[in-house]
Parts: sequence; structure tokens; C-alpha cells
Amino acid sequence: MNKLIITCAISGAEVTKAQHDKIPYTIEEVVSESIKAYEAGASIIHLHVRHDDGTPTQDKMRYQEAIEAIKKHIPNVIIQPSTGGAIGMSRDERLQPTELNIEMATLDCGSVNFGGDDVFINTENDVKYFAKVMKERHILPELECFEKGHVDSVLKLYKKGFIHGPLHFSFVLGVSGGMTGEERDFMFLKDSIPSDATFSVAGIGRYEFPLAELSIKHGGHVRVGLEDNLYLEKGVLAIDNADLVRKVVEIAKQYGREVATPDEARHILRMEEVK
Ligand code: KMH
Ligand code: ZN
Repeated sequence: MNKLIITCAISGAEVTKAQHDKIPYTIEEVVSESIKAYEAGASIIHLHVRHDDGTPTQDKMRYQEAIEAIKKHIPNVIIQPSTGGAIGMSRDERLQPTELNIEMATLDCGSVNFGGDDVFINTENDVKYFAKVMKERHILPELECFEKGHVDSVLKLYKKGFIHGPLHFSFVLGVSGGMTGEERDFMFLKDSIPSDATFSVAGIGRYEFPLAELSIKHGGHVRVGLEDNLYLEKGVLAIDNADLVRKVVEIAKQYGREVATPDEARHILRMEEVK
């Protein structure tokens, strides 16, 4: 089977140190969590940045500082900044990291309730705009889909030329207000995309490892990290991001899936076609 790409979502915008003390806020903490996750087997770091007090920001200079600091230690790792940012941010605020020299970024493909009064808004025009900017800047979008309607929108927009390939999906399942992350949900989404598209799965909370295992079994890729889930198993907090990555590597071994290096990940995702 193909090699497994592990993405580590080290920080997120919503989780705080009160929930887990290894959520990185400072540049030094971002670097430390990235290095450990990479050494454990992650080839992609999904990155949100914060101010030192933990406030999420999409500030271009903060991203640049973080990316340069990470690359000083692990120059070959793929850094995938978020263009989702935090709820309530404007389009242009969210898109700031795409002005940097990056290979890949998330592209959120539809709106979803995030629990309580929170709605993560991504209108069709937002999706088209983000895709256009990423195409102009030669950035591979990781197509974040929180439910089946988002997948359908991507396929429609791709057909009409608004989204560029190669198509690489990320099924983000289990958010409060989104699609659950049961096996039937995973199979439905996986079977809805073209056979030459690649996909990764990000299970939120208790869905993280069951979905990782399903994706590994079915030739897909996996995202884990403290952005999505804090626990190694029920009631046991993960030590840090790397702890979550190590668990995925162990599951992968059981299925005979080797872990991809960053260059192997670039090849699997056909990143050389993004021109
Ligand atoms: N923090 C969420 C509002 C992404 O990174 O593209 C959006 C998010 C998705 O985390
Ligand atoms: Zn994110």
C-alpha cells in the first residue's frame, strides 16, 4: 500500500493551555511541538499561530516568524498554514499566510455550526475567492470538508474551474454541529470523491483514532494533533502532540503502512503539479 502521510495539527485557534499545557502559543513552543511531531513521524505541520498570550491571529509576520523558526530546525517539513483562522475573522485576514512562500494551506469548503452560537462561515464566494488566491500563489489547497455537502460543492467548483487540482481532501469529522465520524460517514465520504483524488481524515475528540485506523486501512492519510483531540485514550491526556503522532505510527505498523517523509508526501500529493 502507499505510504502514510501524517499531518500534525499542533495548535488550533480554539483550544487553550487551560485545557492542555502543551498547546503552543510562543514561537519557541511552536518550534518545540513541531520538531517533536516531525521526529515522531509527521511530514506536515498544520499551523495556526497565536500571540504570546494565546490569542489566535492570522498575522502574516507572526506566521513568517514561526515558519522561519521551524524551518531552521526541520527545513524539509511541509508547513500547512490555516486559512480558517478563528471564527469571525474576515477573508483577507484569514488569507494573510498565503502571501508567504508556502506550499500548501487549508481551504475550508463550506459553513458549519461549531456549537453554541458559533458558526464557521465559508460561503460559496469565500471558497471561490480562497481557491483563486491559492491558485495564483501556487499553493496546494487541502480541501477541508466537514460534511458531504462540502465534498459535493468542491466537485462542482472543480468541474467549473474554480478550484484547482490535484484534489486533496481532508474530512474533518466529529465537530459539534458537523457530520459525525462513524465508519459509515467515513465510507460515504471516501466513496464520494474521484479515484485519483487523495484524502486525509481528521477526527475530532473521541473520533480521532478510530478514524485514523479506518483511513490507514483504506489507503488514506491521517491528521492528529492537539487542535483536534487532547486524549491518547479515554481519560488519558496525551503528553504532547508527538504522543498522538506516535500512536498513529503504531496503528500504521499493524496494517503494514510505512510513514512518508516530507518529500514522499510531496510526491503522493502531486505537489509538483501546482504551478
Ligand atoms: N479554527 C477553525 C475556525 C482550518 O484550519 O482551516 C477553523 C479551522 C480550519 O481550524
Ligand atoms: Zn486548523
